[in-house]
Amino acid sequence: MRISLLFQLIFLAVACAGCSMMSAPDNLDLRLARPSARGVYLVTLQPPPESVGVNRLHSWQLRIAAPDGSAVANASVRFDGGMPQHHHGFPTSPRVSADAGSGAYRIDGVKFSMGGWWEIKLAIDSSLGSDTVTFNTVLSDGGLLLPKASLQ
Ligand SMILES: [Cu+2]
Repeated sequence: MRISLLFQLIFLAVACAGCSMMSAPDNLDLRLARPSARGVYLVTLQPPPESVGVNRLHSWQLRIAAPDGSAVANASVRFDGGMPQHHHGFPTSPRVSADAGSGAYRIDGVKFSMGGWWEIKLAIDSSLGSDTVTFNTVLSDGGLLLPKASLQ
């Protein structure tokens, strides 16, 4: 009995250490330009020019195009996401607004409450159809990890 309790305590200690120190998977696809899930859109996400830290508000730029590269204006975009390893969302509710007619959008109110792997999920709606796209973002001590070949 005592031994099994001891093992449970050890297991709990190890599990907790694991959750606080869990690092992002090595093989995450960090591309900032990608097709949406069903291929309706080509979406390009551009991080803020300033360095991104924990608990600071920032704005991201977004471009939405059709598969042929032509700009998609007047899409409505819903922001969602969070940390898949921790099962929590963003601490704020970022809003996406369109630059009239250009296919350029702006995401305001983005904030990371901690370092690690964050998913940015966008649900896009326009006359072309509804689709979703997910970007992987990793915030480390030195800022955002960016893909090696940026904006391919
Ligand atoms: Cu977290």
